[in-house]
Formats: sequence, C-alpha cells, structure tokens
Amino acid sequence: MPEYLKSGREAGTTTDPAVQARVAEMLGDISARGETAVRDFSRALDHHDPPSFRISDDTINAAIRHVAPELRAHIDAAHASVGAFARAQLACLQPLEVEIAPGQVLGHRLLPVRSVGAYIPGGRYPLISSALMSILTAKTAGVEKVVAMTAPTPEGGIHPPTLYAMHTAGADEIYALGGVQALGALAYGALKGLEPVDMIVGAGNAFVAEAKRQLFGRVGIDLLAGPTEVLVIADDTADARTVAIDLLAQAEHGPTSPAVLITTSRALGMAVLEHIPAIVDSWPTGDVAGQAWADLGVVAVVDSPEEAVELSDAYASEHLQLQVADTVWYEERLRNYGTVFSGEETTVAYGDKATGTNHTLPTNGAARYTGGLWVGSFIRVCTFQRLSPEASVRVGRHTSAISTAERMFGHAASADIRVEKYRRPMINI
Ligand code: HSO
Ligand code: ZN
Repeated sequence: MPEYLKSGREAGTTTDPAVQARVAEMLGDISARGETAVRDFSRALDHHDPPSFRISDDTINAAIRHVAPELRAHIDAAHASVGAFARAQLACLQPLEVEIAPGQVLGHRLLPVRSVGAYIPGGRYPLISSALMSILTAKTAGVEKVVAMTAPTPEGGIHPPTLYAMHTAGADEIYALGGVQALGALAYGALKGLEPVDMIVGAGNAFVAEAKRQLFGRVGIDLLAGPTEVLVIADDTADARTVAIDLLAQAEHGPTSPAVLITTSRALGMAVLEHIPAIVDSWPTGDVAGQAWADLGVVAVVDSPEEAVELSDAYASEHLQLQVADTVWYEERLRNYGTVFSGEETTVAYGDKATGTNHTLPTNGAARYTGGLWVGSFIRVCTFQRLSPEASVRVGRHTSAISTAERMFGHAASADIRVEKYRRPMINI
C-alpha cells in the first residue's frame, strides 16, 4: 500500500444532472428554432449578437497584423511541429488489399471525414495551441471543410493570436460563437450558410462536453474531455522544485484539475510538498492552482518502481511525466496514459504548446481504452471485398448454412442464388 503524504478528494466523473438537463433543453431549442435560438443564447450568455457570427477575411487579416511578429514566429514553430508529426503519423496509415483465400479479395480504403467542426476553448485562458491541435490535424488528414468556432471576447471578436493560429492551421470558416450554441449550430447547421458538419472535435467546459455527449450519433466526436490531469512519477534523482512546478502548472487549468505525484522517495515527496506554498504564492494564477492542489493534489510514496507502475496504471492519467533515472524501464512497463513525457528535459506544458504531439487526450480514466486525437481520428477505415465466381460459391455455401441455422431465410436466399448461378459454369468446365 502506498503511503499518502497528501491525499485529495476523488475527481468527479459524472455529469451534473442540472447540466445535462440544461444542455438537452438548449440543443432542443436550437434544433427547433435554428439561428434565432443560437442568437438568443449568444446574446444572453456572451452578450454577442453581431449581424454575422462569421469572421470575414478582412477582419482576420486586420487582427493578424496586431499579433507581434515574435509571437507569430513561435506559433509558426509549434504549427510546424504539430504538422510534421501529423504527417508522419499519416504516413503510417496505409490502404490495404489482400487475397486472403483464392479469389477472395479484401481490403480497406482510408477516407477522410468530409466536414469537421473544431471547437476552440475560450474560458479561463484563450488556448492558442488548441487551434493547431484540432484544425491542423484535421486538414492534414484531408478533411475538406473545417469550420472553427470559439467564444467571443468581451469586445466581440476572437483573441488575435488564437485567430492567427486558427487561420494558419487552415480553418475554412471561422465563427465567434461559444458554448452549447456553437456546438448546436455546427451539428444542426443552425446558421445561415452553415451546413451541418459530420464530426465535432475540441475541448471545452462541462456544458461543451455534455453537448458533445448528447450530439454523439448525429455527429462523430473525438473525446469527452474532462479537466486536465497530470501524474508525475519521480525518484530520488528528481528535482523537487521542478516537480512541484510541473504539478501546479496543470493545476492552473482550473480548480477541478487533479495533480498526482507518485514517488519511490519519501524525501522527494516531502521536499515537493515544501515547495508548493511558495510557488502558489508567487504565481498570478496561484489561486486556481492552489485550490486545485489543495482539493485534488496527491503525493503517494510507494515501496518499489513496480508499485509505482501499478498505481499509475490505475490512475490512467491524461499526462504522465517520468522524472526518474531509468525512464526506459518505466516506459517498457506503463500501459495506461494519454501521452508520456520522458525525462526532466520535457514536460506537459511542452506537449500542450509546442512539441508536436496532440494535446487533446483522454481524461477521467479513458486512457484505459483510447488514445488521444490524431490524424487517424479523422480518417475512416472503410473495408471492401471482391470475390471471383469460385470464391462466391465457397463463401455462399458458408453463408447459406450459417443463415439457415439462424433461421434467416432471406440471407440464405441471397447466398443460394449466387451458389446456384456460379456453380453451373464451373460444372460445365
Ligand atoms: N493541458 C491541456 C492542454 C493545454 N494546456 C493547452 C495548456 N494549453 C489538455 O491536454
Ligand atoms: Zn495544460
């Protein structure tokens, strides 16, 4: 059993029924009243009711000129890394055609989703990098049309650096529209000139996540993103202050973000705890990070690296950092995580912004059954089959027998007619 130097409340995984009901009501209203309902919600919730929610090319170009060239260069560098990795991953996806038995040709084609709605979270922070993660990845996969939406700023536009990232990532249409009204507009095509999209991706608050859950089926979705999580595995070689900063960095996302340290060194665990208050006090975002840490932060001391792996796999954290001497030993054994940052040289914030891996990742234990967003998320692997007449007779006999045993008369008939038809020329030969 681990020794808990600090334990936290268990992070919530269920949606508040009040949120569920409100979202259902809003989506129902948008589906029924279209743009009028979208406008009503945008006016009431964001005080935003422009003649058009769509951002024009002139506005985009003017806004971009307000972004400092140095910041643009940093965004361009992140763009290059995200794009390069997405292209490399895309190259791993290959079409297939194989003759698995004589005359029985099977295969798959890779077909990109046609249209995608990319929701870029606004909320507490304007996440510039989220625009790259969803829009650029979709465009790299070959998605024809990406419609990007993000909540308006109090001035009624879009945070210029985020707009720059959205535009350079290849968004085909950009709208200043946030929350459930944005997701409803995307799914139902509830704005003049906007066609319903096939899939919606991107993180957001609890209302946005619930709207995606309710819209799933009508449209595809990527993941149901919950609050950001971090788990650090550290041994006695780790630097306590760096570990403390890394834990609090993700806690900065919001008061419901869990941060967990698993360590084989009690001394390191104690030292990390000692560093926390001063760091919290020195950060402008310390109130949020401090609250999340107080409520959900965990420091667990384990007896062995094996126990660290077992506990980490049970958490199945979105982000996993290894600040240990032998990172390879851990990497070979760990099974459940969204992405792993190996060694002190890298950290979650790097992946969030600029290493090039996607930062849309499984939370709430979903890493047990899925990876994060990637080019493959936008590509349908659609199978096909072709049979020679001989193969049709062979497969037809199997199909007929199985269907008959299931009492599926019609299925057997559609096999039998082929067996009958293609058997004859074979007999004649
Ligand atoms: N950690 C967040 C992503 C992010 N953080 C972007 C900062 N910027 C979810 O993976
Ligand atoms: Zn983050």
